[in-house]
Parts: sequence; C-alpha cells; structure tokens
Amino acid sequence: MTSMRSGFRIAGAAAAAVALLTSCGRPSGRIGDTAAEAALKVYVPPGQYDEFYAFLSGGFDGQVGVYGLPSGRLLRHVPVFSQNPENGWGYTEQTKPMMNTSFGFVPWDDAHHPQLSQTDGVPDGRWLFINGNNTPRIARLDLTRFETEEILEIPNSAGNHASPFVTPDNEYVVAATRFSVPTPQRDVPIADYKKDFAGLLTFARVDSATGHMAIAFQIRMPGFDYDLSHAGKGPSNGWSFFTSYNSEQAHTLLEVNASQNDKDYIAAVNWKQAEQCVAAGKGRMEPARYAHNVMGDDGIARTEWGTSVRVIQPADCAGLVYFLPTPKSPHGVDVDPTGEYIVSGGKLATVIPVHSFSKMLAAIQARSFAGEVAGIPVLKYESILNCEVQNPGLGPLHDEFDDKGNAYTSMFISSEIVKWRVKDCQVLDHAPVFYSIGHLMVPGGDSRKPYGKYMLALNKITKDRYLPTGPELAQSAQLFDISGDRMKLLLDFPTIGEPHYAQALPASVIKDRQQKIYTLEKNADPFATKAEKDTRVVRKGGRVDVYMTAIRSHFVPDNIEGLQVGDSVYFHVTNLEQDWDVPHGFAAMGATNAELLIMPGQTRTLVWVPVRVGVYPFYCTDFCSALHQEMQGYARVSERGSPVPLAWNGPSGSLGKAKPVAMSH
Ligand code: RUQ
Ligand code: CUA
Repeated sequence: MTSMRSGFRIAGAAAAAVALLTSCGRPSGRIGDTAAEAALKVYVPPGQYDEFYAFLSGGFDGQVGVYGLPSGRLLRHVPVFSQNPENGWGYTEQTKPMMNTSFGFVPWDDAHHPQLSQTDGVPDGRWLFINGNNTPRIARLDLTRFETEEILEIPNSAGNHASPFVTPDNEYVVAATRFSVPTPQRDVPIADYKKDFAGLLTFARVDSATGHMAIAFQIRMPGFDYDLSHAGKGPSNGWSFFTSYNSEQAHTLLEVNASQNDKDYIAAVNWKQAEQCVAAGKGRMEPARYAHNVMGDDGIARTEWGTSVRVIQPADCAGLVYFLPTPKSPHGVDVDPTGEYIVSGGKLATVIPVHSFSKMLAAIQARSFAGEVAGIPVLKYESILNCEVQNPGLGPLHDEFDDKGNAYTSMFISSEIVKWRVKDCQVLDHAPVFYSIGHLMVPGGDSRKPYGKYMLALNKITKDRYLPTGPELAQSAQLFDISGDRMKLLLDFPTIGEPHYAQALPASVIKDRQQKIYTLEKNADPFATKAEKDTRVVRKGGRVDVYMTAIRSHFVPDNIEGLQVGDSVYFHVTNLEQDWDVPHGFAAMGATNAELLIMPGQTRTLVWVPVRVGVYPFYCTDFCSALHQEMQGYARVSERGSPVPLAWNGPSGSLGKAKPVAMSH
C-alpha cells in the first residue's frame, strides 16, 4: 500500500489540521500533485546534476551539509567547528590550530546559520559563513574547495546565535550575543544581572579580496537576549536589525519571567553611523583575548591572538541604535527583497508584525519616540507598522521571501508554513509540515533576488516520517514547490545533525569554479615530499619525522624500522597525484586519533605514538585503484632504547641492506 494517495488535492486553506491521513493513519502531507507528478519534479536522472546547491547547518554536529536540490541528495559533509576523523580535520597538525580559542582547543560547536557571501545583495558563491553558538565563533568556508578557511572567535559574547548575517556587499558579518554576560568577564553575583550584564553586538569586517574577517567594533547594549538578525538592503542598506527577548532582564526561570512584557524589541543599528563614530574616535579600546585562525596558502592553519576590541556605547554615538517595539519575545527578523519591510516572528504573538523602513526613518526624523531604554530611543509601534498578519497560525519563527512579493513564515506550534503577501499582510495559503518547523529556506530567499521555485522546511521533530532508528530519528527536511499559487509538498529527505538555517543558490554560480587539485609544485608545507627520491625518516630525540609519499598504488617508504615505544612519529604524507578526485588515505594500526585523507598535491600530518612493541601495518583507506589493497606498509616498534637502527626502504632508504643510512642522533 503506497503511503501517498494519488491525485489528492485539498481545496481549502485550512491550517495545521490539514494533515492527510493515509489508510494506515499516518499523515502524508498535502501532495498537491499526484505522487508521480511530485516524483518527476524532484527526480534527477542518473548522470545529471541538481539545479541548486543547498547548504544546511548541522546544528549540534558543528558542520555543514551540502545537498543538491531538488533531489535532496547529500553531496558533502564539510567539517567546520567539529573534528572529523573521516579526513583528519582538527586531528592533523595542519588543521589543529583551526580549533584554537581563548578557552583552549575546542573541537566542537553548535552551528546554526549558514550565510552565503553576497555582491550587491545577491549570493555570489564565493564564501559561506556560519556561526559557532557555544564558544562564540564565525567560520568562513571557501566554495571553490568546500573547506573551512577561517574561524574568528568573538570576545565579550556568549551564545553567538544572532550570527553571521551578512551585509549586502559582505562589508560585515554580525555576531550578537544571545546571553548577556558581564563584559569584560568578571566574578559577580548572578543576582546583579541588571547592573552588571550587557549584550554586545559585534561587527566583523570582511576583506573583499580575501574574505578575511577582522572585528571592527562592538556595541554595548542593555542586558537582553539578542536572538537573530538580518541586514537591510536597497533603501535600508546600511542598517542591521537584531531581535531581542528578555527585555525584562530576568536571570532565572526565563520561560515565565522573560514572557511578561507585551512587546520586546528589534534593535535597528545604523552601521554606517557606527563607521562615522569610529572615524571620529568614538568608542574605547578594551582589552579582549580572542583567537583568529586562518588556513594559510601553504595549507597550514595558524592562530593570531587578538588583544583588544573597540566598544561603542550607544549613548556616545547619536543615531546609532533605535528600538522597534515588537510583540512578543520575537525570534527571527527578516528583511524583504525590496528592503522596505522588516518582518519578525514573535514566538508568543498572535500576529506577524511588518515594520516599514520608510516609516521608521520618518518616525526618527519626527522624533516620535515612546521613550528610551538605556539611552536608546524607543519608536512608537503604530508609527512604524506597515501591517500585521492576523491569525497566521501559532508560533511564528522565521520568514523567507519569493520573487513575487510573498513571504513564507514557519509556525512552530501549529506545524505549518503560512504564505502571505508582504505589502498588505493578506494570508494566501497554509501548508502543514511534519513536524514543528524551525527555519525555512527559499533559494536566495533572504537576499535581494530570491530565486523562488522551491522552499525547504527544516523540521525539528520527525516522529513517523522515516523508518525508525531507535530513540533518535533522522531529522526531516521537506521540499515544496512554490512556483504556483499553492505550496505543494514534493519530497521528504533526511539530514545529518540538526539543521537550523540553510542557504541555497543555483549550481551554475559555483560548479565551474571548483578547484580540482592542489598543485604539487606550489606545495609550501615544510614537511612536503615532492618526489619519491626525497622520502626519508629523521629522528630527533623522541620525535621521528617520516617524509612519505603516496601515489597509486604505494607509499614510500613502506617499511620503517627503528621506531621505539613512546616515540612521537609524525607521518607527513604527500599525495603526489595531480588528477581530480584521487585522494589517498593513511591509517596506522594503534593510532588513537584519526586517519588522513590527503588530496592530490597536498601534505597532511598525523602523529602516532606507538604504545607497544610489535610490527604494525599502515594502509591507504581510500579505494584508489585496482591495487588499492596492495597500498600498505609496516612500521616496526622496538623497546625504548633498543639498538635497532632507524631505517626505511624506498629510493633513498636501505632497509634490509647491510648498511642502514639513517641512525638515531
Ligand atoms: S534558530 S534555535 Cu536560527 Cu530559529 Cu537557532
Ligand atoms: Cu591509495 Cu587506496
């Protein structure tokens, strides 16, 4: 019995209750077409490509999942904040520094919001930024290599949730603290929250040529929780908007104590004004220690330590920040493609408020303020409101936009998406999702130029969508066709981690820019070995450096003797291949960390500390040729202080010959 009913069509615009029941009692969703029609829309025939790249955050797995749309096929899992033993990310000597922070080596984070770099407000396919929530960081991925290239720690922050939303030409990526904390950190009673805690908004400058980030300034705001952000565009270019909740400034039992106020705020920040204040010498340099980790052109990551940041007080920079009252504990804040409308999702609100940017400017001009908080003017709700979407559903969280003037809002509590017209707040359609949607994503849907066509629901609860897999079920993404008047569910597909936000853009923007190999000649790793004749093994005290090469289908050297228990053996493996898609792997028995996956032309280093005497194999883990299984070798480990000489075979070694060429120093 098929679980989708053919030819089903629901005419009414009923809300969450419109879950269709199949004969076995499972909701299948509104299939706007027949199952066969839906299948054809997502079917990518063998040998053909998907139309869009989609980048889904991994949430608590700390990584980025790259999927093709409309098929939902997983193309790559790019490690960012979390160590990844699959390819040695965060285990190799070259990549370990990427995880340095002021707290030490932190090999995990909670990644929520991927953001594609933009040119003129449109995703340009150069970089992908993503936030680390727990130990505040922003990472930048290079989309010619699908690798993490930079991680910047954000000081004075705690819970980097409202991050890393980009301005229309990547002038800045932002990072606002979800949890207010004492800044600088110090030992104070938690009960002194209102007096001592502040919430900082960080603006990190992005170098337009290299993408390198640098903290430009921070703004010290009242001790609220800052939740999400989006930048203005078009007429509102120059502003960034941040939601806040807990304007009550509660420090305990927030579920009750932070839900008292009828309205909290969107903070509208004029970053061009901030630039002028900085140029005029406003703000103060404050000491702050933070890590800035950059992957060098030589493939080696290095950490530079920041020692101070410029902090601006809103009171010292007139016109920098305004508060827009917004019902009620707002979560997402989204700016429509025209840049005129600012939409927020008040988790506990019964309406979706749409603020007007031009009305906001007029209200500022007229100084039509309802009061002020900590020196920040509060505008009047009525004077900035364009319209409210009435009775949209329950629990509005996030909005994305299409290319026809419509918005799509995720409703967490009523498990649905509501489509409505931005200019007059008219509800046009409802579609149930399965279940409890968080973010949603339209390709380009937070940019100046949404591509429309598809929408992806990123759901928190899966329950009955897939074959069960014990207590933890696969997360579900659901793809909709939004090209017509009604939203049509096309496909469910499982994701890895727990995706929060996502971004997507046409494959044509990046697919022909892919780097295929690392040029061996340009390999500047000091431990690179560019020819088999240069392979060697060098001992310095308890450290042994193995300069090894890999090419189909052998390692040089493939036999090593004279290692001793407790040595730190550095396997520096250079892949001599210069062909696309020919990595070699390297794994050593008894290694307690990871394997290496070495791209053509690249050098990667793994440290192995043998703990017992014996002869241990190492081998290539990536099925690289018909003789892949022959790509193996042995390392002989002797007692500490053993007279067995250090020796190896291969072009420059002479293992097993009369005279070993290299001895312990
Ligand atoms: S979110 S909980 Cu972007 Cu709605 Cu992180
Ligand atoms: Cu190299 Cu398998």
